[in-house]
Amino acid sequence: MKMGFRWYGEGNDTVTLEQIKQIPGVETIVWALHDMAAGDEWPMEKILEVKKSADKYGFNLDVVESVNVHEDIKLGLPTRDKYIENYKKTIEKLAKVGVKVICYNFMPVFDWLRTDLYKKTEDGSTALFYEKARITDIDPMELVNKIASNPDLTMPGWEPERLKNLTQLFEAYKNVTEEDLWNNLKYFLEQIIPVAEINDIKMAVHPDDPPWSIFGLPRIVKSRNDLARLLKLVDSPYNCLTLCSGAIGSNPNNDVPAMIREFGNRIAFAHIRNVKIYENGDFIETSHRTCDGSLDICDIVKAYHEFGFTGYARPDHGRHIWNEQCRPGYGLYDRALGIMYIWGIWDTLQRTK
Ligand code: DNO
Repeated sequence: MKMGFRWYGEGNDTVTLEQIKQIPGVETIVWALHDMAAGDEWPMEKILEVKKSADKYGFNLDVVESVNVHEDIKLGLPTRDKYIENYKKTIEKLAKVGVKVICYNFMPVFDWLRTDLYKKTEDGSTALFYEKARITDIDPMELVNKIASNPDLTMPGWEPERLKNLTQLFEAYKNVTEEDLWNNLKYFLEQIIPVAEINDIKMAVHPDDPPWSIFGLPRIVKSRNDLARLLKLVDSPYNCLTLCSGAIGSNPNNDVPAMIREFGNRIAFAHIRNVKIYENGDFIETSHRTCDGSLDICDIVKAYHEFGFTGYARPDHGRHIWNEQCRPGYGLYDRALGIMYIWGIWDTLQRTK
């Protein structure tokens, strides 16, 4: 298992590469050009700037999260072809700096969704929280304004410019069914995967977060059966998964360790985090420790260890602890603690092999 750490780039993150360097075992910076709009071709100069920063600290750039998919591709509009061409060109450029995995998602309109970014917890820390009932009675625009009210530290996928056409986007998705979305994903993958193969880059889809439909929008990467169907859409070792334990695991019917055991060789990127799920369907992000949440992180790491996972992993969202001011979920401290918990399990398993 190769350990990565998500970093938003020079001047765009409260966490520095110097700090990340001191977390044991991190080799890979999980990065992106966060100022590129979905559908744009990434300029080589900007890619090389990130490489220069990473080189200074001896990190590799093997994992990109995310090259976002333009809505026209998800909607299946005729204009999708030009955005798919841009995506291919971006893949070719990323190969030049050694990228091995591209994480992306196929969620209409929104990326991940929470109702509260700083929910106070019992120990005084704050964490990302999802309150199921609020989603049914909140206007999506109100939620977007609330999330975007912190302009310096926005959540990835919630960039204000991306969501400024919200009303039109909702209108465009009105008649798009889940089957339409599957067809549009297939169309995309059929064109992208051959380019990914030639460039030795694995395309790793991130599951829907949370793994159910929100605001009536279709969502198709929510369960074991969806993952199985997705991998067959284009049956190539380059059509892979980002298995995000906290995203897919926030539905208690989803058995994350079983998914790892079943799809192991097609998981290119592991996001490891814990969530505590309440009976009413709400959930809060907790420390990585198994007993703090509803997911068995020990068994999740064990499932990766069993088949000798050689892909990339990263700790996922952390709580905000020790008064850290950071991007929601992306502070230094709790994610670093998460890494040490993951390594603790992994190293113990290595010994008892
Ligand atoms: C949230 C992330 C997601 C993820 C995208 C992948 O923290 O896990 O925003 O990066 O869904 O495209």
